[in-house]
Amino acid sequence: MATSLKNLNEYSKQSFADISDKKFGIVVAEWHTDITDALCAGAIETLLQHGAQKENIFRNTVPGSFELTLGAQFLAQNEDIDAVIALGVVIKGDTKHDDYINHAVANGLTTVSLKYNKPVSFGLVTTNNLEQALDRAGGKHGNKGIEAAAAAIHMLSF
Ligand code: RBF
Repeated sequence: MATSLKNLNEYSKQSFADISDKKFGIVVAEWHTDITDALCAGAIETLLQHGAQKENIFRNTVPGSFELTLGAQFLAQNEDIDAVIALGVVIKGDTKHDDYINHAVANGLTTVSLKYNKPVSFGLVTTNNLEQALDRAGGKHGNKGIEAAAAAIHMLSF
């Protein structure tokens, strides 16, 4: 995928299935909203570009990235939702909070995905500083929201 080519957002679209009738749940963390809004915009634009219907995209917010797991579970347990996309930004600080949150979210989203047998994309940007986060939300390293949406579509095509 994109990252292996060191060229973010250039993913293969060849194997993507028709998603015109698929429903997507997006859960967005409200910390660093300027960045998470950009991730969400990238994700929605990607879904639309690939044929998803606007009315089939459901965006919900959670207070912070730690809550992404439960937000994803609320969406995944809904039988109408085909795939979930979780978006957040965790920036390193003076303490190890980032480690705890990042691991919890990675494990949590994996659990939700396997429990409900649905794609749950990990769109959590985990960086050392704000600049690195901006670089990954529409900056020089692309937009991780686009990649998260592409991953969800790819997995629906599995
Ligand atoms: N949430 C984020 O989405 N990004 C962060 O960078 C972030 N930093 C946090 C730092 C600390 C020290 C704490 C306690 C929480 C932070 N949170 C962050 C919020 C966290 O994900 C969660 O919403 C709250 O801890 C409430 O459960």
